[in-house]
This record gives sequence, C-alpha cells and structure tokens, in this order.
Amino acid sequence: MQITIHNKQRKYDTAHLQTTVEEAVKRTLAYLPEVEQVMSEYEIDFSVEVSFISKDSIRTLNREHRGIDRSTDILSFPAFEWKEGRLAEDIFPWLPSDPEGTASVSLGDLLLCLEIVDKQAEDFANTLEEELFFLVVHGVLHLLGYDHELPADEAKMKALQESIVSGDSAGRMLPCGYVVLAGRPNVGKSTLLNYLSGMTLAITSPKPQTTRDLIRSVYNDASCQIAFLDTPGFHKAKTSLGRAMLKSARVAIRQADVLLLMIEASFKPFVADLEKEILEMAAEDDTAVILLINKSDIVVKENILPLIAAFSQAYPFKAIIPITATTGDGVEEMLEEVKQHLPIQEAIFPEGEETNVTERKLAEEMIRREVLLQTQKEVPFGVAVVIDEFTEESNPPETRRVFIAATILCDKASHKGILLGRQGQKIKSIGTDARAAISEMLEAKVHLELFVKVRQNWMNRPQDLAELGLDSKTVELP
Ligand SMILES: Nc1nc2c(ncn2[C@@H]2O[C@H](COP(=O)(O)OP(=O)(O)O)[C@@H](O)[C@H]2O)c(=O)[nH]1
Ligand SMILES: [Mg+2]
Repeated sequence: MQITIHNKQRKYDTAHLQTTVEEAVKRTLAYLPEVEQVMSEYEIDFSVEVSFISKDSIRTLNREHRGIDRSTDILSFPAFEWKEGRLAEDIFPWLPSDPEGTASVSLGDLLLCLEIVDKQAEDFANTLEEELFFLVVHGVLHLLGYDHELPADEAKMKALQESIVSGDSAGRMLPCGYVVLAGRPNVGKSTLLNYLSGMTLAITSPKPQTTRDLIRSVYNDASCQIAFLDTPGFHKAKTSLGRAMLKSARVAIRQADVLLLMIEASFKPFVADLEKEILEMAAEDDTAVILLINKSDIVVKENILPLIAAFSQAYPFKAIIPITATTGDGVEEMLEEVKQHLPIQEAIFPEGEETNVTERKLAEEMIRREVLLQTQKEVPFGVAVVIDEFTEESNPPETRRVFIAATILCDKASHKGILLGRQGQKIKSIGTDARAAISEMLEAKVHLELFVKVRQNWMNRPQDLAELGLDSKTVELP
C-alpha cells in the first residue's frame, strides 16, 4: 500500500501530517476486506494520492467537477467504480500488462484544503490532526463507493466512519449475509448445513420432505459471517403443509444474499422445472447463485461434465462446484466463492445466536426422523411430533438427566396401528433409537415416553398447522 502526498500550497507546513494521513488511509482500507481480496486476486498493490491544495484551487475544482462554486474541505476522485466497499467494475483492462514485480494501481485522488480543515478543527474543538484524520477516512470511503446523498446511505457512511476513527472493532465491516440452500428434496441440503455447523441441527434421511421449516446455522470466521439457511425441498405440494413448506422456501430464496442451488451429481444433464422455477426467482431479484453438485462421491468425475454443461448454458452461475456434503469435499471452495458475493456490512448475529434450533425442537425432530426411517409409504409423511414435557432433573448426580414425553400425531386411524406395531414392537423400536439419538445430542441420560394419537387430516387444517408451528402465515427469516 503506497500513499503519496503532494504539497501544492504554501500556507501550512505539511511534513508532520504525513503519518496522520497514512494512518487514516491504512485504517480505512483495513476495515473493508474486499480491498485486500482484490489486491491478492490481481497481485497488485493499491495506492492513494493525497494532495494539499490552496483554497482557490479547491474552489476551481469544485466548480468544474461538481458545479459548486465554493471552496470545500476535501474532494475525492475515485479511479474505479466501487459500491459500498465492493468493486463494481472489471478492473482487469486497466491493469498494467506484464508489470515487473507487483504493480501499483491508484484507487484515486484526495484533494484537501488545509486552510478549511484548520478552520473546521477550530469550530469542532479538534486538533488539526484529528480533523485531518477524520476527513481522510471520509475521503477514502468515497473512493470506495460510499456516499451520503440519501439519508440511509449517509447514516451507514457516518456509522462506518465513526467506528474507523474510534478504532472500534465491534462494528467491523465484513462480508456478511444470508446464504440460502435450495433445491429439490433429498439432494443433501440438510447434510451440508450440519457439516457446516459441526453438529446436527437439521435431521436428514433418505426420504424426501424431511426438513419442514427454515433452519439457521451461522458460520463465523475471522473474515466473514455467513447465516446459512436450510429450506424444505422444492416439490409439487399436495397438502396445506406442503404449501406452507414451499412458501417458507420461497420466502428464504427471495431474501437470500447468495443462493446455493443444490443438485445431485447423478441427475440427468438437463435443467428440470423445479430448478428452473428457483432460478427464475433468483434472476428476478438479481441474486448471485452458485450451483452445488452434491454427492460427487457416487459418480465418476467425467459423468459430471455434461451436467455442468447443461446448467452453465441455462444460467449465469457465479460458480459451479462439485461437493460431497457428507465429507466436506469442496466446502472450502464454496465458502471462498460465497464470501466474494456477500454484502459488506456489520455482523448480524451476536455470539450465542448461531442457530434458531433449540434442544427441545431437535428432540422433536429426532423422534420424527426415527418415524421416517422405520415406517414406509405415506405413513411417515403424515406424522408430526409434539413434545408434551421436557424437564431437566435439577441437581443431577453427575450426568445430565432429562425427562421427555412426546406425542406422535398421525393423520389416519390406520396409521396408528402401523406406528404401534404388533404388540407395540414398532413404537418401542422408534423410542429406543430416538432416545439414543437424543441422549447423544444432549449428552444426557434421557427418559423418553411416546404416545400415538390420530388427528385426522391435520396436514390440511390451518388450526392444526398453526398449533404445530408449521403454518405459513408469518414466515420470516430466522
Ligand atoms: N453419498 C452421499 N450421500 C449424501 C451426500 N449428502 C447427503 N447424502 C444423503 O442424502 C440423503 C438426503 O440428505 P438430506 O440432507 O436429508 O437432503 P435434503 O432433503 O436436501 O435436506 C441422506 O440419506 C444423506 O445421507 C453426499 O455428499 N454423498
Ligand atoms: Mg433437508
């Protein structure tokens, strides 16, 4: 990073201001991660030109470039188009070809009038250095696409400016936003979410429609914060429940900062209607989409090529990445790509709010997962689980002890018999496996009591769906 200072006025001695200017430029650039990213991607070094000019000169420039016939404290002339800390044009054509060593590329010019800076310092009871620091930060933010024409932009720029000046790391700007996992049922969305969170937040199974609502898992590292959202699979809905599931997937897709469309490596090489529908929504909203080709462990590499060809012809994906959600193959590459397309803003989720899934909710889902695994045909799809009691033994001897009572609701009388099984064998087996899974999740001794009840046609009754928290009236991003 090179900061060049040109002194083109005679009223003020500027030698001692060099460090103030350098520190202000460096600190501002360090706050906006894309600057570093762009430098390393193109192997360049950004520079900033700072000139101190006279009151008359700044007035002339202000008139010529902005039509304002008045002197002013600072003028910024960006070299490239940036939008709020993100590069908004292709700079490649402007880079020196074949430079020796790392090429220095100017971000733009800052022109300052020290006479006015000095006057303002007095008005605000600041030292000249403090006022200069503040203005250079302001000017560099202009170079990087921040402005204050609209009130909302002004507030954003001001907050950012203040946290840079105060050196406050709490309000640090970083790539941050909602990344939504979408695709048809069973492609491995929940498996990827679990891999990213390092634990089970969403139950998975070989059956479609395992996930019924939106599940958040926030991924944090030093350079970004990503809220991954798992969504119910896109399918042709036949019940009110199915429509509610679709609605929540749609709400999430429409609000995504980045969309991950997941397909399977074994798919035929054409873009089917469900995927088309998702891509149409993304196109309307101009959302960045990355195609993830999951389960690449079960096909030979060459077989993925026709799939890549078919999809890349159908849509301008930001990237197409084969992954294996079960092992995490390709996940690093996906994260790097996602970061490139997230807005740069303050972190959204404080520590401790990484997920919206509670232990109670997960216990419920783990029981439902056993039903999905241990029953066939339409039985598992008509089941909902309600936790009636979830009590923790206070003062447990050593390990945690939890008592859980839950009801399995099914939508047909005939299903109840199937769920209970001959001499209660089925429900016993469901209970044993669910208890083991919940016990592992809670790291606790678990006592589980299960009941089966029929609630006919609950999947189509608004009041039942509302009671189970599965209605679609108030879908919001979690
Ligand atoms: N072989 C293989 N199986 C996977 C992979 N990812 C997910 N699965 C399996 O695919 C099935 C569906 O996964 P799930 O995450 O529930 O899919 P979802 O409906 O998209 O959320 C489960 O049985 C997973 O174990 C993968 O990368 N490779
Ligand atoms: Mg799922």
